[in-house]
Amino acid sequence: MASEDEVAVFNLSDSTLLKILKGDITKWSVDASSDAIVYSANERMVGGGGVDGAIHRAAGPELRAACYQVPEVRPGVRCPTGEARITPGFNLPASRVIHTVGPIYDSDVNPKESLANSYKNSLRVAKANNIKYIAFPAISCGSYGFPIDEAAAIGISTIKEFANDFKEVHFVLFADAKYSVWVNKAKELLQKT
Ligand code: AR6
Repeated sequence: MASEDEVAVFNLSDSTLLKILKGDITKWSVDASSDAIVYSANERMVGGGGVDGAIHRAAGPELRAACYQVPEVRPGVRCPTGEARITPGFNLPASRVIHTVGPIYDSDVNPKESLANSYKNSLRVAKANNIKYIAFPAISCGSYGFPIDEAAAIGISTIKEFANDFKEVHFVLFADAKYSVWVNKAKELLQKT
């Protein structure tokens, strides 16, 4: 999905790679028997703009129907901020979709903790479903307003805690500026291959 110069590869552990790619996460798949893409939904899981809209357009209407099947934990809330839910990917190349809700930076009581929880709970759900390859976008870094540099540090350091549970963890970043921030942060925090 991306040419070689748009991929940066790091060691998360002896057995797990972190890849940072520039591109469209809706096109991502590594191994359709064990892969999943994560995206930032809203608590109602009713679709929205940004990466949410792109994923629903690519997955088709069955994804919306699957979201409506997720039980509400309280009126209007299927996935509270910081939690994650899993569904099939339907028409997406990736086999599964993990729906997480990142914090709204300006209104969350503890946005850093909530963002770390989004990553942790996405990885926990993935592990419980035998996912070996997982891709994240820059959760909360669009309309939810999280500062990119801080978000990259939280994303990379949180996935490091789960390194041995996956074969590869990818970040798929849409914009050049975010790709560079993520690569520079990974250079600070991880070993390049
Ligand atoms: N592939 C990869 N990254 C993408 C793509 C794509 N196809 N499209 C957008 N991005 P946002 P949030 C990037 O606003 O801030 C929705 O309406 C984008 O450039 O999608 O978590 C939900 O329903 C940005 O860096 O998500 C929620 O209400 C990143 O994805 C709310 O937005 C996240 O931007 C969630 O806000």
